[in-house]
Amino acid sequence: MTPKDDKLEQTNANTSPAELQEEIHHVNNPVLELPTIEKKYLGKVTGFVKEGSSFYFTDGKAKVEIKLFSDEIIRVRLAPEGVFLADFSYATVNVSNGPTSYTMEEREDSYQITTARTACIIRKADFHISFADTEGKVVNQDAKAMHWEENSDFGGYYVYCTKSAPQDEVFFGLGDKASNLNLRGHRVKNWNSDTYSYAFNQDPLYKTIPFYLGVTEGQSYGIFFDNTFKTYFDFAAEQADQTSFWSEGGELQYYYIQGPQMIDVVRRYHQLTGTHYLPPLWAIGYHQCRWSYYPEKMVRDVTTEFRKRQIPCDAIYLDIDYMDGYRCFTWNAKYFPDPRKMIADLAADGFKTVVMIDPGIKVDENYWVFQEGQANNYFCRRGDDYFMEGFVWPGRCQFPDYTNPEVREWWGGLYKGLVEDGVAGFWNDMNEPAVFGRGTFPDDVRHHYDGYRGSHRKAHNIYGMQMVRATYDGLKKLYRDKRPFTITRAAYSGVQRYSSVWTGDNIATWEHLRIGLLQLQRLSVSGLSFCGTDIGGFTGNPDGELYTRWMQFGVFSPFMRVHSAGDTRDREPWSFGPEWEAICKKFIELRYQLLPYIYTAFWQQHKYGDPILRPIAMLEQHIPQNLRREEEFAFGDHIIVSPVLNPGQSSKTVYLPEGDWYYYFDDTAYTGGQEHQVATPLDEMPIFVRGGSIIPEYPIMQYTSETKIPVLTLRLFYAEGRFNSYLYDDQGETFGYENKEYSWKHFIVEGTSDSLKVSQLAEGHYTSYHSQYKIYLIGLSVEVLEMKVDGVLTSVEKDERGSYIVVDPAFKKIVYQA
Ligand code: MIG
Repeated sequence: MTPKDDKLEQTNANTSPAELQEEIHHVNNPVLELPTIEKKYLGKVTGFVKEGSSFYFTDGKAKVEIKLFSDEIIRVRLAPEGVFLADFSYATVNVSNGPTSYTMEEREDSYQITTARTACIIRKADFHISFADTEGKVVNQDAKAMHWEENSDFGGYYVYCTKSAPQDEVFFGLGDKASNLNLRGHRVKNWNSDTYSYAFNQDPLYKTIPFYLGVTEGQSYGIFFDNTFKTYFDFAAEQADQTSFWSEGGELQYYYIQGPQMIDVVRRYHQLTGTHYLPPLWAIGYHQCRWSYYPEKMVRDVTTEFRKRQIPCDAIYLDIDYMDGYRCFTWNAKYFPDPRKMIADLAADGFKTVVMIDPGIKVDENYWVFQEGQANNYFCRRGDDYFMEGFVWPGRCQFPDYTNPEVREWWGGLYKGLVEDGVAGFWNDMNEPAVFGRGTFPDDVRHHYDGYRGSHRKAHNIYGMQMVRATYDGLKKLYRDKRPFTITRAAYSGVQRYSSVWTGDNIATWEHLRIGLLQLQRLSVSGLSFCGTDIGGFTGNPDGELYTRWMQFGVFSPFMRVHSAGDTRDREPWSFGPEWEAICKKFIELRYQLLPYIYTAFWQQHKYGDPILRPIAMLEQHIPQNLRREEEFAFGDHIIVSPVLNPGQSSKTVYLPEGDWYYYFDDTAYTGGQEHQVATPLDEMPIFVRGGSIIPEYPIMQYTSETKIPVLTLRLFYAEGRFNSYLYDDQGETFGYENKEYSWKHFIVEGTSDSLKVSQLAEGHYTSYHSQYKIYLIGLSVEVLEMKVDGVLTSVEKDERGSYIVVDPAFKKIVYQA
């Protein structure tokens, strides 16, 4: 628990929910009664110059850059005095291929730049910028010219952008905000904060993702405000018809991303900021964590218990207590006398070991990490050159400046010993950065910022991201070709290139289960697909029912880990008694059965930027009510789930998108495009599979690499129409996939009232181990009279799960005929 000293600089953890409510729901502020803040606005456009696919418009003094990144991505930058800041970003990867083609037209009242997909219009009279589709339908427009405030407390600018917010518009995105999915009516701030036991609507939290999606009249677009200073977003809160975003420094620089579908926007946001590499297969299994498992005997006892009880598990975590006096990269010899042996034994039993590393380095002249950091000048300093010091777990600490490339290189190398000990994954915590008492670093701390020096005001929000970047890059070298596994608490846009994330210190309450559901959907549409909550809640104690319902949601959390604070009761799947244990086991097993489906979703995320969790809004944004649905969501391409969020709940209303659906547990057919009342017995939850899809399944295993799978089960769900399903496979732990060492199967399912056809296309150089597909036919109402596999008649068999056929995985076409 973080000691707090209210007299020192604030941490937002101290804001009471009542104050927050006031901050958030503070509408119709009588602006005229407030003292006037002197703001400058862009004036009339006086001309422009063009350089490549960038245009520089001016009002005589200020300049605005409009840069065409692609047909759908356009960047806008403002230079109040006509001088742009260096074009440097930690968030973006170099993606400016330019548009395929474009035109520039000067009209009487405006300039219009049109790519193959997007039009950007700059109005001459007032410099308002708007974006339209190629049919001329305006999707997003300025309500005020871009503006700024000079002579602020540091000599730079506060920069502002204000857009119109039509009445029907809803807003998504912004990372980990613990609020309703639609952010309309909210005012939020980005300033990475250690927010132990946060409340609903508390803001800011741990992450800064200054990216949102708007949906109006069925069309979606995105805005990515790439600015690492403290940023604010007001979604029609103060002013019912305007959305603003602003920053306490840096440049007004944003990317407009054209839709029209939300998923297009998210994919394009990923083009801009990168995707998560494919995680090692074990990392998408079940993880068991605790603050803290120590000494060694306890770790062994817990892992042995998993195997004894036959509850699948792939990873066991060591929180801070494994270290010697909380010194990073050391072992506590009393608790862990022979870590190498322990880790090897765990590995032999199918457990990967993941350990925590914090940024605070203990001030200790006899500690090698401190010595090296000191000798090489790697620690952050204050404005007067004294070291930035603060208290964290190890006591008095100094902190590496991860914004210095040389420091990152050094930091990455520090993992060598732990990697040699066999540690398979690393968990970076406290990297907001969190400092006991004062919350975080003071503003005057200096950062290298990759040569674009700045104070902590500029570097604060990317500190954690650069830490885990250093971790990931170092591990990538140390593990050679093996994919590292990393997890971080603090983040900035683009962090997904280096790490998975979790939502920090939540609470063991039903309300927090719901908050987690909102946060994971939001993170997923904000580019952070590999995300999870502390299943069961970090602080406080869940009862068996809450723990179990959370575990059920956990199966559909891309990152599935149970974790809890040090002062809580036991949290293993068997800790709540046999009744709950049996259900938890069943659901963890379900996670393992679904692994090939989940792995495929991770591949689609990596390769195409498809979010793994998709709110209903993303599936059917043309239906206004769906923009406000929050409980049901899609997990990958074909599964809709709706976690149970209340104690004693025996049924719940679930909306299913248009199409045909099947209840996962008994294959009952449901019609979509409407709500259904679904029973929710404790050992089930609403899980539906879309008709027309193929769900691949593994047999239940105790850990991901336990056995080779000779027969892969495919569950084929009948529907009329034409549908696509995919199946990704590879060897599970190397970067071979970068050279096409994978197997990518594309199934096309075509159903009519009396026939079903499945064709298969294959790509990649990897041959999957399984030599047979066992295909179950679900939902065929007609009796199959004839079935041909690549033209050859084949027989249908039956077992307790239904009718199935066994085929060679190389088949090209299967036809069932009534
Ligand atoms: O000050 O390492 O969010 O997951 O167990 C608390 C101890 C530090 C906060 C993390 C939590 C972790 C805990 N850490």
